[in-house]
Amino acid sequence: MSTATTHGGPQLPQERRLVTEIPGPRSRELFARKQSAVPPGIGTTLPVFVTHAGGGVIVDADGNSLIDFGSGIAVTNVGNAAPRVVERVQKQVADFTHTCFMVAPYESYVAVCEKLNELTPGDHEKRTFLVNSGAEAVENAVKVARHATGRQAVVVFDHGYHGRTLLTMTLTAKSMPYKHGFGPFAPEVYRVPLAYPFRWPTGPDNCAEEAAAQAIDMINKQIGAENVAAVVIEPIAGEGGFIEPARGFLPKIVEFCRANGIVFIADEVQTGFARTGHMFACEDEGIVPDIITTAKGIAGGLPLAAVTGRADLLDHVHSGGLGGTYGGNPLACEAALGVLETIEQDKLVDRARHIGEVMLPRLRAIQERNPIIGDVRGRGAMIAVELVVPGTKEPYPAAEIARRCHEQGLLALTAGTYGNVLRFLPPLVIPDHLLEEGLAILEKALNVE
Ligand code: PLZ
Repeated sequence: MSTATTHGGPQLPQERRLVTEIPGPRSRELFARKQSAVPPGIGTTLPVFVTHAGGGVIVDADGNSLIDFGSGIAVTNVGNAAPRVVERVQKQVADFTHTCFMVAPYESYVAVCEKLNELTPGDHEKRTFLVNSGAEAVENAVKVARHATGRQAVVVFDHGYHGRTLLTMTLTAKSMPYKHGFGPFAPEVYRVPLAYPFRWPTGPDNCAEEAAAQAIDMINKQIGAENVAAVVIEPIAGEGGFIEPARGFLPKIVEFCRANGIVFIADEVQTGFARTGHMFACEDEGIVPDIITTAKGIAGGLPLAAVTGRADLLDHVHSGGLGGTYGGNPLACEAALGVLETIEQDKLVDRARHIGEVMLPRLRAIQERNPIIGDVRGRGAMIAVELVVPGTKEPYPAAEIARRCHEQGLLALTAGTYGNVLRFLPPLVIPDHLLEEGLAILEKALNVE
């Protein structure tokens, strides 16, 4: 191990440092063990085994230090081993580790719920309850909406991703790898078009209006608005390729929901917690969801997720109708309180905006020079490029470019219904010089001819 410190966190040297090829010999050895102990269904984006991480870097078992443009899929927004998180979790683990909040409660759970009620969009009366994962939050939001409306149908969108459980994989749009072979799926789930500007058949200008009209028409004709319990949508489609719905689309869908007594559920699992340059992405168009689901960035990597929404909806469910053994585990709640303090005190919403201001112009300049980039998009520190075969809109595989980045010590993730999106989700605490270095590596990796 060539790191100077024995812990991760922001004190790790903020540098890219390659001392072996990627992956190195120690990682390759560990990967062989993984392959015989873990089924292939659990994939690997970058087969380096991590020993430390913090700030904008990940250090591997061979002593390489890689630039992190992934944040563990939008989770470590405050950075890995963030000091306020570490301090609170260390104290909590020594005090008590679990009682089950439904058996004997503790203050940190309530404090997290109070904070979420305050921070999420809208100043109406709200309630929050805690679960373990994004999928569990979405699934519970649907349970609440069905209970409160007495209706069954759920409407979701093209390119949507909501999880891997039976209900949430049904809500998810993409077959391979999420749904293929795992049917039959949950009933009463209907899919309508998303306003995807880059690929809208008549072009981006009328996209919001046309997509909303088509979606609403399908709901009215094929389901009947009076049968719809909830509409579930990501304010920016994450796994689907960082698709920002054309401006005006979301407000139209919200308006339709309000007029028809449909619960509007914003899935902010990937977009939440300062990621997009707002605390929540819905704020960008002034959307106030009836229910909002959060996870990932909420607790700096400890498993926690939340369902926050209108008090009248959440209070509708009978006592004992919601919950789970581990939901709102005390370690995860302390971590969440540390995350929220960090976002506020270190002004990470502003920091996310700054990251967007550094990345977007650089990426647009690369696009000018390299027609493999069909589209540059995103907000704050949730940025993507959509790759195409130059001169066409035919998808160009992003995995090949990601691999070239990995070899040079830049962890970049892919996404997209067509597998042709490179997405960038750096920790919000990444120093500017690593952002710049990462972008330079990316530019080279994109030169495929
Ligand atoms: N909703 C919007 O982005 C998780 C999935 C990684 P869990 N996205 C990363 C993978 O391949 O499994 C996600 C999301 C949105 C829900 C979820 C599900 O969150 O915490 O993974 O259950």
